[in-house]
Amino acid sequence: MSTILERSLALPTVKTAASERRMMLAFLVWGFSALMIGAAIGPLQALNYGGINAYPYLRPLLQTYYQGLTIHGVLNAYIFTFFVTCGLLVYLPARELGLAPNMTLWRLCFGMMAVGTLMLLYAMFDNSSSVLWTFYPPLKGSAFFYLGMTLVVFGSLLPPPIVLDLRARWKALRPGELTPLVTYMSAATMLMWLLGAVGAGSELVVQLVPWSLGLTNTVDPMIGRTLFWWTGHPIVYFWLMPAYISWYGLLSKQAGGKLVSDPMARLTFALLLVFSLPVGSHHQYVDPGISPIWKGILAALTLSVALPSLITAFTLGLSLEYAGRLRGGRGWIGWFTALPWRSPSVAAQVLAMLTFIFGGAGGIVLGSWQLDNIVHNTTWIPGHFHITVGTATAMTFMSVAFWMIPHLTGRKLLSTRLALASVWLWFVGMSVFALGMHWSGLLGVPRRAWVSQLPHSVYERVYGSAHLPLTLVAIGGIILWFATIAFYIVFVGTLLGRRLAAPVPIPFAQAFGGKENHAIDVGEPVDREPAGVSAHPHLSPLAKVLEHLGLLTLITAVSTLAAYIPILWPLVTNMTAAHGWKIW
Ligand code: HAS
Ligand code: CU
Repeated sequence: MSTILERSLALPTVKTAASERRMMLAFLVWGFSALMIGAAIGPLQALNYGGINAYPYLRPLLQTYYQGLTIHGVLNAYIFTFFVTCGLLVYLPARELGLAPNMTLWRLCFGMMAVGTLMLLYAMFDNSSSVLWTFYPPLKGSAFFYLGMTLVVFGSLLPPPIVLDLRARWKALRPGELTPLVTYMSAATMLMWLLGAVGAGSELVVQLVPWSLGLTNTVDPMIGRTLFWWTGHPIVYFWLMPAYISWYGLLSKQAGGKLVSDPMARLTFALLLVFSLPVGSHHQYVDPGISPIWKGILAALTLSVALPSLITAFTLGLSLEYAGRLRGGRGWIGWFTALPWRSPSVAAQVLAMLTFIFGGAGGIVLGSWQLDNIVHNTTWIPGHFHITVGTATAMTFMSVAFWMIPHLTGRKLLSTRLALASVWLWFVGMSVFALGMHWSGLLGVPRRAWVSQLPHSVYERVYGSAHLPLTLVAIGGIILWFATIAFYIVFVGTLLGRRLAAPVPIPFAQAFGGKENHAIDVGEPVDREPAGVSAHPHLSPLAKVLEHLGLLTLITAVSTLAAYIPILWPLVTNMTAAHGWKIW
């Protein structure tokens, strides 16, 4: 390989590596700052279900439960996840490949999403836009809300070209070789998101922004909801796939073992790319205007989207078992207890995985159309998503922060014990909360309802039969407050903490039969860590087939259109016109 060619393809020097680290830190700090505000509000909602109405004491900061819920959902579900993901899924591939990312695009991504965040914060805190995280029309917020959301969505579409460009440059230098695994998974995630964002992106640009600016008078709610859920399902995978990248790409190494199958990881990501898109309307099983035939087809498709996660459960379960046995674990359970539980990063991820078994099982229940009808719009649904995005994703991102802040800043983790306490408290708090939410949902308690505002006797009469589960909800919320405090003491304390003697490397895992390192080496003194996972290119026909990400994206685009044209056509040919509502 010619060194001149390698040099000409923009390789990182010590200086560029330092600016990449600074950028990554900016994404991490912005994302986790959003979570800090969002998570601080969460327990108020839990107390609401426990019959305690804290909102009157919070004026003028928060006027209503719905305002708090909107801030909570928007900051946690969009701002926290988008910032961490748009940082991580550029930084990890760049380090894995040893190539510099396109910094201009990456900075633009940060800038657009940061301005969008500020606009959203303004619109939400001035109580003009309590439209909840789904911003369903005809609920109508201020133009700042929709413009801010548009900037966040379009900003998040810049990492896909950055990752594809990194991959293309690496492939030009290593012709015929398979994309290293972490880069492969990042590229698949970003391609999925590129197609996924088309729905909400067009809802914002075509419907909501012009409407909120007064350029149009009315809006079609059903088209809005359908476009929203075009994105709303892929978005849950935009939350989950980065966590899977950490589980597949880092955790086996952190746990002391190896990833047992690189091709299964690729298969998972390829299937998630293809299956995530066409199923969005499973969030609309009870919506009118969508034919029951389509609802039946959607139920079948939704069960397919669980398949890659089942593959993940077995592949990662075996990888963890391998690590546990290498560490001396024996018997049925011994390998599990032998895992390095003293590492906050490992503990956070394994606890996240355990919780996700229940979150995923709940998802399969919801995917079944008839069963969904029993719990739709009840507290069961937030119960489900707090043990998916609220635990699997959030705890995995916390686990990343535990090694990444020391890696980026050269500072020591403030306290391993407090970090461990924060993840155990999060795990216990979310489990208790989710148990209460699922249970009260089965008893018919509605989601998104300011139940604590009712006179106490009415609250008791209506929700008295759900007293025990609703108390669990409130207790879970309070435990989560302690978890959040512990986590942020560690987070901020580490940012300001003592300097480390030796740099902390990125814990890239290795797969069986994999290579040690994929990074392009030009003899520059860069701070790259030898690492990376990939099957030997000639050993896995499956991995070779899956290398055609362009073809997989095309298949996804065609199947998405095949699913959405029949759903949208009757809506577009029978338009309804609704005026905006402001009911808060
Ligand atoms: Fe969901 C509603 C169906 C996964 C998030 N979902 C929501 C909402 C959110 C959300 C936010 O079909 C509510 C939106 C709103 O506000 O209205 N969901 C599914 C299905 C899956 C699923 C089929 N959801 C997720 C994930 C989310 C998420 C992931 C976020 C990150 N969901 C639905 C449906 C609705 C819905 C309906 C609409 C409901 C309604 O009525 O409104 C599947 O993808 C799940 C597959 C997952 C698995 C689990 C695999 C387990 C793993 C861990 C392994 C553990 C190990 C440890 C290895 C099959 C990978 C080993 C150790 C040992 C000791 C064993
Ligand atoms: Cu979904």
